Amino acid sequence: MNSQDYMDREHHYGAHNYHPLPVVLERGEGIFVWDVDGKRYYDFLSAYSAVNQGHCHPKIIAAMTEQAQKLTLTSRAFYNNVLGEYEEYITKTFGYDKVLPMNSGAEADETALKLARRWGYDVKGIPDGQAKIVVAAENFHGRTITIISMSTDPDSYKGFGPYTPGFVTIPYNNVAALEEALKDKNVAAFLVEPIQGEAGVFVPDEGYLKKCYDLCKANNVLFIADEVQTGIARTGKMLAVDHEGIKPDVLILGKALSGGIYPISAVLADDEIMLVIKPGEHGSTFGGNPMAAKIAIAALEVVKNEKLAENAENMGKIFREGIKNIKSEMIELVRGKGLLNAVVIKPKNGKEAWDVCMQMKENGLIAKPTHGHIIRFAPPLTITEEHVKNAVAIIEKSIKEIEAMA
Ligand code: IF1
Repeated sequence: MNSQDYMDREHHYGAHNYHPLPVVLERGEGIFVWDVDGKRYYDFLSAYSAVNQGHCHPKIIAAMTEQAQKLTLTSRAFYNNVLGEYEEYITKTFGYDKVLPMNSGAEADETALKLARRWGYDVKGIPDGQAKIVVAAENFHGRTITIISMSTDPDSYKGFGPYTPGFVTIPYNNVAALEEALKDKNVAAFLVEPIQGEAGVFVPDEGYLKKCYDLCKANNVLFIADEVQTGIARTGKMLAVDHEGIKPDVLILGKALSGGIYPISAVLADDEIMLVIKPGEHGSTFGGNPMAAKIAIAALEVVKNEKLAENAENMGKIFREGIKNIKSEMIELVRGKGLLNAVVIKPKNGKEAWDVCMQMKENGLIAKPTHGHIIRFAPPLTITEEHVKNAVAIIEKSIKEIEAMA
């Protein structure tokens, strides 16, 4: 079979809920992936920031392999010998009393929404059924009906109504808008991405998160950080909120919490919040399973031992500097933090971000546009300076080639 055969088979038997770049990957190792023809690519998407530790990291694979031969799933109907070890490890890593383990990022966001509402009723004293949660326009928190009910992106919500009520949308990166929204005493929480990934890697003004956090504290409102994409060292700190020295009341993690090996997500909070959910009031078949527990410990150990946050900070600076030095009218700007970056492409004679991505693919680097003209560049955090420079050279070559065609 050749690449087209693989693509045709997926098209025939699979739902058409994605429009992938036409490349068929077969193997991944570190920052590289190989297609079915044996061609090597720099992976500059990292599965949307789930493969921060690099593809198939041997220490995480070893942890999975070992546990997989002992006990993979007990359900939470019973205890097991691994979950507590993981719960202690992750709560001490991030400084919270407790963790509620889930699987996907969306499930973790949904869990955080339930925690916030129940805390609003049981602790803050909001009248039952009246709790509101403030969210930012252009957010992305997942694909469930309740989560898209918070979305301002028609591609996420259109045609999926009726929508879950109880959400108030304010502009991102606008403190005054939050101050106004918090005048409503029925607000239980503010849910926000420290950097808006899917919106196009929007980095808010310095101090925005701290001011929002302080406003939430002053109004007895929970500050909930969705670090599913920005967390686990991606932005140059273990958490993106660490750049502003704030500790969210509720922290949402996912993606690279497993190093891209297994769906693992988590919600962390202190007892006053976490214990509002009582036995039998929330759960998941696979949430906190022994495999996930061992994989997540290994994935976090890799981040710490290999100093991936520091590397992300340093390599991100080199990447953005390299892009800024490319002389091209198609490059409008580059923005980001650590190794979560995006380049805004100015279309030229009908050539746009997608065409740049197709040309980069030809030249051995895969990345994908987010919205329209924005290309996200997010390699595994293990990347070295030499490879960053090689990647920038591929990006430059590709853009020059596209310009020549335009
Ligand atoms: C897709 C991007 C989209 C997330 C944040 C929660 C979730 C995500 C901040 C949900 C998931 C993924 C979903 C995937 C593409 C990717 C994505 F922003 F990362 F690029 F869509 F916007 N919070 N993001 O980014 O986590 O349930 O997927 O594990 O849906 O196409 P999930």
